[in-house]
Amino acid sequence: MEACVLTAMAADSSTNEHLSHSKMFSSLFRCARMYFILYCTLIITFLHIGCSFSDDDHEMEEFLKREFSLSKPYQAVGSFGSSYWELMGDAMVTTEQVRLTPDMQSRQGAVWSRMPCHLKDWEMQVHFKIHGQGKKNLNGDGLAIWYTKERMQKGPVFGNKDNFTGLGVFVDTYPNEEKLLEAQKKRYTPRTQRIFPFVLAMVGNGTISYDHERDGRPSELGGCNAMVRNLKHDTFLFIRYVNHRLTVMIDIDGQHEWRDCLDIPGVRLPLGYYFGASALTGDLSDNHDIISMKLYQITVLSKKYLDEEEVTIPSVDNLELLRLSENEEGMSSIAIFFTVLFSMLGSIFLIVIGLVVYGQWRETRRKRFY
Ligand SMILES: *[C@@H]1O[C@H](CO)[C@@H](O)[C@H](O)[C@H]1NC(C)=O
Ligand SMILES: *[C@@H]1O[C@H](CO)[C@@H](O)[C@H](O)[C@H]1NC(C)=O
Ligand SMILES: [Ca+2]
Repeated sequence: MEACVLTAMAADSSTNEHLSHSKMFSSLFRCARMYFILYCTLIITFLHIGCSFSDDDHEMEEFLKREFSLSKPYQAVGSFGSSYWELMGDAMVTTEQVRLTPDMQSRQGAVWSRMPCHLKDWEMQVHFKIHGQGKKNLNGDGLAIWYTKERMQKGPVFGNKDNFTGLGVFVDTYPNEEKLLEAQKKRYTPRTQRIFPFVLAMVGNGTISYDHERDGRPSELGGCNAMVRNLKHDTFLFIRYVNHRLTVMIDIDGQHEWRDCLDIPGVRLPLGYYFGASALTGDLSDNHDIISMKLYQITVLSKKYLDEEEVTIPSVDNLELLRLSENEEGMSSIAIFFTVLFSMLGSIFLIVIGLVVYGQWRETRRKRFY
């Protein structure tokens, strides 16, 4: 930058007439280019730092834990035998899937692990399928994946009890709030409107109610849209909980690539909760199928746990801040990146214009002295 200023000054102070305008422009151009390169270097450095952080995260080992996994053939699932999983409500096992609900009105079903899970860090990969006769937005209501203190309790939250204790990740296929507003001839601003189906995560502590009429908006930790209905290819949901960081990703485009959905640090979940999946239909319906749930134990090789306090009540650090930043800006990191980029480019442009104008002003003033 100093070199740049010097160039500009040199261009300026060489008062002799040898310096033509074109030369001046080229030096200014060089200057702008230098700013740009400097800026790019800065960005690359930042990206690099980001990468080495996530590299740390990737120094992990995964082990499939059969006792917490559900996959074909679903041997003895739901029977009183030795199975690790138990069925509830309208859920049914076939050779191809565990169908939580059929495409019929007012059904609810669930499948729950029988054993509490005492793993500290884990990753759940859910292969699921939501399909039915209903046209878009004439289907419902969705399914949920659970890690909760309670198990096998029917209720309104995608077939599970309300005021649950633990983590719920929902694939909500019906936009209750949007439909209600539509009926009242009101609308969300495009910024806050959500596109359904919508994947949403919530942490409950036993006293927080899921607001079904508002699709869980008041208690959401974050989420993303996910066009998952009636697809030919396989659809997956990925929930990772490592070092108190909750990451949800989806693979729904048939590309075998995980897409980020949400990523939140400071999520505190107690040990010894149960995994489960549930689904609910109301006036509108869908088949909600679980093809597999695979739980991997994660061993972080470069462990850097800050605190080892035992968690007894689920909670999320800085929840107010999280909400605030979500509501106030609603900006993705990409949007922020481009905003910064364009404001930098904008200021470079202004500097260049300023220098040109200043140069011309000097020139005319000088001419006046002749
Ligand atoms: C549960 O969370 C709510 C909202 O964050 C909070 O007001 C309440 O005190 C919490 N309850 C317990 C038992 O921690
Ligand atoms: C859930 O908690 C809220 C507030 O604590 C309470 O008003 C409501 O009755 C509870 N619902 C159930 C089903 O326990
Ligand atoms: Ca809904």
